[in-house]
Amino acid sequence: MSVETTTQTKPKLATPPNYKVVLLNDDYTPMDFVLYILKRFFRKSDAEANQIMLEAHQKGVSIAGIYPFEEAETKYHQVLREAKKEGHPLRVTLEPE
Ligand code: TYC
Repeated sequence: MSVETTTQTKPKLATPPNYKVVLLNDDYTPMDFVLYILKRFFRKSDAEANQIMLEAHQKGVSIAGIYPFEEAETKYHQVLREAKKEGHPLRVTLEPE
């Protein structure tokens, strides 16, 4: 009689990835508006907001923040809604970390 043994391994649940909210540069959105967005929705200090805004301005993209999906999605919509309300073409994207 043979005895079968199995090795029990604890199933590893993949942890959901966080998402980067990526700020994209454009030629029309005022720098002050980008700073306002970073401070209001991403809770950045003046210095942090300046750094993030300038990086997007100079390099084309910059990370506004990294959050669990639903939070990232909320911020994405908040930014687009505010930009639309003020008539600015500011764009952001979501990227898995
Ligand atoms: N490039 C814009 C300007 O010169 C400022 C800007 C910075 C816009 C960062 C978008 O994500 C951005 N007014």
